[in-house]
Amino acid sequence: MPNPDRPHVVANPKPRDLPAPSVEEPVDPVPPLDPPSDVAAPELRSATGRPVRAAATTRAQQGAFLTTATGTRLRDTDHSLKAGRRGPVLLQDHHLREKITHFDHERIPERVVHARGVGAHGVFVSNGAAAKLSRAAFLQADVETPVFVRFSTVLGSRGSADTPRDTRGFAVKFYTSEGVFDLVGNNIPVFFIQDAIKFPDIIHAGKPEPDREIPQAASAHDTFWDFVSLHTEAQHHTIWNMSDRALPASLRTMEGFGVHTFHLVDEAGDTVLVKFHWKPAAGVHSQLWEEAQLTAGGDPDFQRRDLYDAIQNGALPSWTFGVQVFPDTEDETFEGIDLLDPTKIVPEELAPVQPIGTLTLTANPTNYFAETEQVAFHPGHLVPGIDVTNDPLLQGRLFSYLDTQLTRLGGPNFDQIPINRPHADVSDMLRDGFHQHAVHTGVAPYKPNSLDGGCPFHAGVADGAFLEVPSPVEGEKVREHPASFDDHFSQPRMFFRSLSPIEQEHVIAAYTFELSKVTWPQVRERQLAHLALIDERLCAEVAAGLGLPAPTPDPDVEVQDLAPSPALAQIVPGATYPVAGRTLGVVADASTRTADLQAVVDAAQAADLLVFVLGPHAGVADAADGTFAVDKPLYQVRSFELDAVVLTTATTPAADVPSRRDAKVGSPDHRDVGVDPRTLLLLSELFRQGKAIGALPDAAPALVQAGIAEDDPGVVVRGDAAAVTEQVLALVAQHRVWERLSPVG
Ligand code: HDE
Repeated sequence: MPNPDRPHVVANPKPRDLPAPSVEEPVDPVPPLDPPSDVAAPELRSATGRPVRAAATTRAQQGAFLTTATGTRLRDTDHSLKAGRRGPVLLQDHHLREKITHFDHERIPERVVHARGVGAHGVFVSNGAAAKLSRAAFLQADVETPVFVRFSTVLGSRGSADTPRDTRGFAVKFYTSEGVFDLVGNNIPVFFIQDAIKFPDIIHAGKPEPDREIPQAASAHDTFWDFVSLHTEAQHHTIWNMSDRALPASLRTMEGFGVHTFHLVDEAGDTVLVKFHWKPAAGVHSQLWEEAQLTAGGDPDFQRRDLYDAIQNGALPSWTFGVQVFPDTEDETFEGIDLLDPTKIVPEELAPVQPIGTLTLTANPTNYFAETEQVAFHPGHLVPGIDVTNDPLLQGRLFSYLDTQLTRLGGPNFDQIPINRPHADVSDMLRDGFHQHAVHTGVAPYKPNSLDGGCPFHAGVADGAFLEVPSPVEGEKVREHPASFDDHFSQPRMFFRSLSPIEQEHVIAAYTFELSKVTWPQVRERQLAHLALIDERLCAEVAAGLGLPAPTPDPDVEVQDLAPSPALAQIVPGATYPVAGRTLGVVADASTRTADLQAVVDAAQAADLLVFVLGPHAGVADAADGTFAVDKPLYQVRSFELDAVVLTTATTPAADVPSRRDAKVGSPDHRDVGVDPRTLLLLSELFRQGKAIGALPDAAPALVQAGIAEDDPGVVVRGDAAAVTEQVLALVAQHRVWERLSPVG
């Protein structure tokens, strides 16, 4: 316990938004908790848009006493009704049967793809720049629109790790005044296939193999590489997946893309073609492969937790929403790039991303199942002013997302689930069906009618009716694609050659690792032949890692040398990014002076970092002259949780320490004989991961014991606590100390 007469340092007072429980089970009934007002479910409405009950009654738990599902109060929920204390259970026990029956049916099918996800509420504020291009009400200047965002991995099951090498979903539901608009995008701007009819094929190939159901949430296996090496239009998405983009450091630090080209339509009905982009305020950052592997074991929920903690602690993640704009020409191409081909990007150097608003995530969900699991996105949820194009991938999606909810959410009324409910009036004339919640009034759910006064009426354009873009359509029915879809290698080459040298090394390592997991030599060789077309060095290095000869490029395949696009590189020399929301670990123990610890915490928190004090045990630990609250004990914390570390401990100079083996964890005086081995492990991992390391002068010998020299790049040992922290923060702003990682120059 902290002593009120001595200093006590607390860094991290707000881990979760829950009232503190008492030690004993409470005995007096109290009214149940309300959800926080900013995340309360929208009002329950009838299908005619009128509220049917007071908002407060949409709360799941309404009273102080436990009841059956039909409201009868219960005296006991711990014992079945039995014939005598030792007798058999009676069929008469309705509470038992109701409780078990409901439990038996708690699970719904997970999403067939994107099963693993995490959501958050937020707000989108338009800056009005798109108002001249689109009549959508939510894109007019300064309009604020509530949103719900769900991020996901693609291949893993609902319980899989957050950090596999995989594409991430980035789905945004805008609850606009004109109805729901869903932008169901990914963090990679291209897709594996050009036609929706191939979706079951790529997903069957990527999911765990059907005989053994392994590997979980990974592409490093035979069937994935068999498919992508045969189906060469997948090569562009595949090289993105082998890049750092597939290992986001945090959901807060990834870009999002609408992938397809969409139409924007203005008041006059004039159209442009656009591609949507989300640019994170925190910068685009990734984990290293070693970090991702450690994370999957150490904290498979890492990204879910990271998002929750950031929002909870006020480090609100935000993204700029932007569009690349193209003239809506008859051939639907721009600078020779077919805008209907979802395996192609348009480099930002050719069409800059123009900001049209800002998305900020402001609140965590109240209930995972009700919100994140039941949210149903659909690319066909459009509002006036935004329309689809003939991209054959998008066209197929327009069918799939409605269809899949029928199984997943159990029927056609999923739009009535609170998280899916529009904030605009609904008069849809859809009736009945499983889980119908609306109490529809009137007798005439058909049009035309006179019995309900002709209601509801058709809207005209002036009333905000949605009008499809009247693009002319003609042609013979064919199962073919345009010739412009045939170039599968020029953009993968452009992507690879646009990356920084470190990122290129990561791509080489990723292909080598993944293909080494492929058991069929034929599949490896087939993929190597494609790498030869993408880039000779890439192919040669992967081939060397696999112990195979590098093939020569197939002379019959024409690959263009497109100009590199610097915007595709994540690692830009000298670039700095906001540090708000990044994490700092501060190692403290009984040798720490509380003033030093407080100074480090204050300096980091002033820059809006999330600070975790790392101590020898949980709870309150002793400092040299007081106490401090431990956020993460050293036996629990791992390097992947931290962007940087500062040591505030005093250690015996290395020369005086007889042997590392003497530093036994848990021995009462282990700190007197050297550095806690867990600190040494943490330091060596953080060092390998290129993270900033700071040490107050008394702690510097610990670095030596960890094999780190004081003048190694990204190591700070000069100055007092505040000065060391400031220098560490400057390094965090670069994301990593790249000099330590760079294998080339
Ligand atoms: Fe999806 N996709 N998808 N997809 N997708 C689903 O819908 C589908 C595609 C994306 O957090 C499913 O409600 C087809 C591209 C995200 O709830 C399903 C095709 C892009 C999410 C479905 C694609 C995406 C999904 C499964 C090929 C990026 C998660 C559950 C034409 C632009 C949404 C569900 C969430 C989910 C079908 C391709 C993004 C089965 C047929 C391209 C982010 O309907």
